[in-house]
Amino acid sequence: MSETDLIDNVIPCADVIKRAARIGAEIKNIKLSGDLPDQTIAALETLLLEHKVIFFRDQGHLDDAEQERFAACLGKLESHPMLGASKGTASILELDSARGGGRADVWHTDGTFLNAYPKIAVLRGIVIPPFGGDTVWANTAAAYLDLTPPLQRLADELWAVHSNSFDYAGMARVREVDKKHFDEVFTRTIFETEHPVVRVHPKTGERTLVLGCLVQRFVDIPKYDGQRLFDLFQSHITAPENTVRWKWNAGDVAIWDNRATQHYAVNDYGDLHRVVRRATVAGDVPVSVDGRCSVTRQKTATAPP
Ligand SMILES: O=C(O)CCC(=O)C(=O)O
Ligand SMILES: [Fe+2]
Repeated sequence: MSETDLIDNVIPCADVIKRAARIGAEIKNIKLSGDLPDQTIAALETLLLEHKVIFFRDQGHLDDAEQERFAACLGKLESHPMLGASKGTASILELDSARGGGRADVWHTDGTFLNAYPKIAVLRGIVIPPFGGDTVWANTAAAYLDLTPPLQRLADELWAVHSNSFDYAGMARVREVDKKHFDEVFTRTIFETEHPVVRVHPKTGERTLVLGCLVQRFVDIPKYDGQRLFDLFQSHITAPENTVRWKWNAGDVAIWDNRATQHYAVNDYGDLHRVVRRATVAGDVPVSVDGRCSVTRQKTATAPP
């Protein structure tokens, strides 16, 4: 039986609605829970690998515990190294627009300051403003394929240093509350990790670009040249045609393959309230096209404020 038949027996084709050509599909008629049969989980994993981000409407029955029970079917849960987890949960990270660090309005792959950064995230809409607050995902495998062979070869050879201590204050729209959170919480411990710019996806074998806002510099490339290389590769990732945009309702769930995507939470709802909660599944250490693994070079514990 082919993989397509296997999925079709569990999740009919008609229930999988593509939301953009290159990335993103909505899956209908599934009630997510920790009790889904193994074959449904396997079908969802296959759909995730194909579409990179999958969306589910009307999951208002989930609470934090059930969100985590479901996410645990996809792998081992882990909490954020600096931000921890909500009380009573293993991994739930709440992003509340009213609080510091609550607006992820930068292009990023989660946690790339670590070598084994998360592989999957399960995000649930809790409070959604009447307008704005969409999230956009980009396909980093398709972006690699957009490069011509000489640029692919260049990317294959490059390595970049990612750190949680990036130039946050230099970003757009930084509020005082975000800056304080960044200085006092997000960079309480500073990690520096060298990743290949191209990793081989452990499940699909695809080559994906590993970049985003946590990149500080490229290894053995001067800062000036590095900025131009970053802009070149990153622009292929975030090209609108390479993305999908989700308009949230409360109770929606989005699941993304963090090894093959970047995302951006659009900060266009002013002072309105927006809350989402994320369960995070642990990942493995990236491997370059020539078989070398990412490495964390520095981990500095800074004094508590
Ligand atoms: O607020 C969002 O839509 C996305 C937040 C985010 O970056 C994350 O949950 O990893
Ligand atoms: Fe994120």
